[in-house]
This record gives sequence, structure tokens and C-alpha cells, in this order.
Amino acid sequence: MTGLKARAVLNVFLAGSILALVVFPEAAMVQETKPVAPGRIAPPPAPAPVRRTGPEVRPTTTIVFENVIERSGITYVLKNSVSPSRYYYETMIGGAAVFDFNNDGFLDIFFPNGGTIPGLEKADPSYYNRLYRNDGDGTFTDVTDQAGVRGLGYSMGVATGDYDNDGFVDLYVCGVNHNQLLHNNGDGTFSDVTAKAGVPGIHPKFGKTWAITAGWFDYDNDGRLDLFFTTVYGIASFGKKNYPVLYRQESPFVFSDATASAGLAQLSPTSQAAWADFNNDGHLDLVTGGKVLVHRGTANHWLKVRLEGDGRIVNRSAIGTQVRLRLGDQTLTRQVEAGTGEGNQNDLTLHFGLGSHGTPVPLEIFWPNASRQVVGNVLPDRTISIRFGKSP
Ligand SMILES: [Ca+2]
Ligand SMILES: [Ca+2]
Ligand SMILES: [Ca+2]
Ligand SMILES: [Ca+2]
Repeated sequence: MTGLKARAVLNVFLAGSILALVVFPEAAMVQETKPVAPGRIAPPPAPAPVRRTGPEVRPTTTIVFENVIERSGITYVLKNSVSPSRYYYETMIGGAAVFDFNNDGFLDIFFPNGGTIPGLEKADPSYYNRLYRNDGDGTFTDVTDQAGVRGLGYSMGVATGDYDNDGFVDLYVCGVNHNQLLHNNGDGTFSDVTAKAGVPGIHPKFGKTWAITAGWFDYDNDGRLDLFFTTVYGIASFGKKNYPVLYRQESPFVFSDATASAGLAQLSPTSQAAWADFNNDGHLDLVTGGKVLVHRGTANHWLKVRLEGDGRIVNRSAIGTQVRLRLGDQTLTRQVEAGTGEGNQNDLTLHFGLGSHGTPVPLEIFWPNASRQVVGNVLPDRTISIRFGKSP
């Protein structure tokens, strides 16, 4: 995402920054769709009845965005170190992640940043990645240093996901010469656990691959997030060979390179990576590298959650809404996102792998206006639809 795009995201976000706490009755406005046998295409769900949850919304011809960057406290400047050689990555840098790192109900912003050329290092603070804490009053505070997220090397994109199910969203930062998995410690700080988790993006033969964008997905439905990152050029700057990588979280918090075993070894370099369950069997499928890859499934349980805003208080697509699912002593967290990686859009339906857990689970929904809704006793192995608004 470019700097301009990042600012546009900020503008949209600030426009919707409202604090309120509302607890809805359980099981409010829930529709269920039962699963189909693996390999079968399920019929589309019946159209939902039109409901109005507030005053009539009158069409308007003028929609105004205000650029509030100057008074927001955000001073991040993208630094790509343009060189006479015009390396590929100079033109492709610039991601942003909007997520709530401290669980205070206000979305915070993380910006990856570049490095020197040709050294590819963050030689001074102007190259640091930046984390801005949302203070809830329209301003942000730079907490990069206390959070420990300055970064390493020439960074590119970033993916957010709670890979260890502790309720705090973690970061995976992609880069040319370094990738970083940053564990959110829950106290405002992050720890670099890249080596311990086994996700450095280093091929035993070809070395570090240039990672541009990544996404977290539980493709085997075991309740633990897996990681897929892509790269665009097979042979890029400095003659380096690059390739997409799928990391599977084999055991709690330890990953292995599953690119070959999952059948993705011959995948061409690409920026495509969009996940969706095309055949409604509960297992995420993947569009990447000009291919549509249907997952053949596991015996694990799953749950999919479709959210819908009212178009007035919460946007119709419910983007920015977070859903938490309690599974024993773990909390699985998913968020409706407007896009993933570079130019990709996943299905907006949230997907949870439940492993061997086949009994009803409770959900907590945190809508973008900071209201909270509790939905109890949701049966697994189905898709449920939930609308923002009054209980029926
Ligand atoms: Ca926050
Ligand atoms: Ca976490
Ligand atoms: Ca998994
Ligand atoms: Ca599927």
C-alpha cells in the first residue's frame, strides 16, 4: 500500500472513530447455513430479508473525506532510498496495517519502512518501521521504541494475526533481506520470535527470498494460524532467486515450510494470494499464481461467520469488525479486512478452524463503533450470518 493509500485508510478510520459499549442479547440476528459434503458445490443461501435498523438513510451526492494527517500526530514518511539503479523493490515498498495491538477498542497503525541501498539496513531512525497507538481522541502517539518494533533491513509489507491464540494480535513483517515475526506480549511490547518459530523466509539452497506481502490463514482447520507469503519476481535485484512460501504451524508456535508438501512447490512468483472457501466445505481454498487451488480437506471442525453492518453506524461489509471465539483456554481472533497483501481481497466471511472441537462455541463480536455483541452456543461445521443492530 502506498503512503497516499495509507493516509486514505487513516482518513476513513478516523471518520468512524466513535467509542460506545453496547452488549447485545445472545444469538441476535443469526442465520445458519449447513455444510455440504466435501467436493460438492453448495447452493447459495437464500436472500436475507431486508431489515431497517434505524432511520431512513437518504441518498447524498456529496461524500467528503478530510485529511487529518497534520493533526493526527502521525509523522511517518515512507523512505525507499531511490537509487540510480532503480531496483525493483524501490517501486514496490509501502504497506500499512490497521489493528488494535493493545485491545483498547481503538485501531492502531503499523507502517513498514525501507532501508539504505545497497546496504538494505535501517541505518538511522528515518528508516524505522513505525507503530502508532490510537489515543482515542483523534490523535496517535508513536510507540515504536517502547514496543520494540523498529525492524530490520528493507521492509515491505505486513500481516496481522494472533498466531498463538492469546488474544493479542501479532505481526509478520515481510522484507527484502529480513522477515520478522513479532509476538505481541500483551503489555505494549513485542518480541522478535522469527528464529524460534522457524519463519525467516530463508531457503536452504537459495537463501533469503524477497517477501513482499503475507497473510495469516488456518488452511488445515487445526485452530492454529498458518502463513503464506508471496514474491513477484523469480529473479530480482542482485540476481536473487525468490519464491512464495507456505508455513504451516505444526505444533503450538512452531512452523515448518509446507510449500512442497502442500503442492505449491512449482508455484510461479506472484502477488496473487486470495483465500476463500469456494466449494463451501469449510476448508479454505487459494487463488494464487494464476491457479485456483481447492483444498482437499481434513477431519477437523470449522466455523464461518458472515457479518453485515447496517450501512449507517457500521459499514455494510462490516470491515474492521473483530470476532473472538473461545476454545478452551485459547481465544481465536479474526477481523474483517478490506484487503490482504498487495492487490488482493479475501472473502469477507471469517473462517475459524476448530481442530477436534465439535461442540458449540461462544462468540464475541466487536463492531467498528466499539460496541460488543455476545453470541452463545454456536454449532460448528456451518456458516452463520450475523447482522449489526437490534436483537430480533
Ligand atoms: Ca488500540
Ligand atoms: Ca498473539
Ligand atoms: Ca493451521
Ligand atoms: Ca473449500
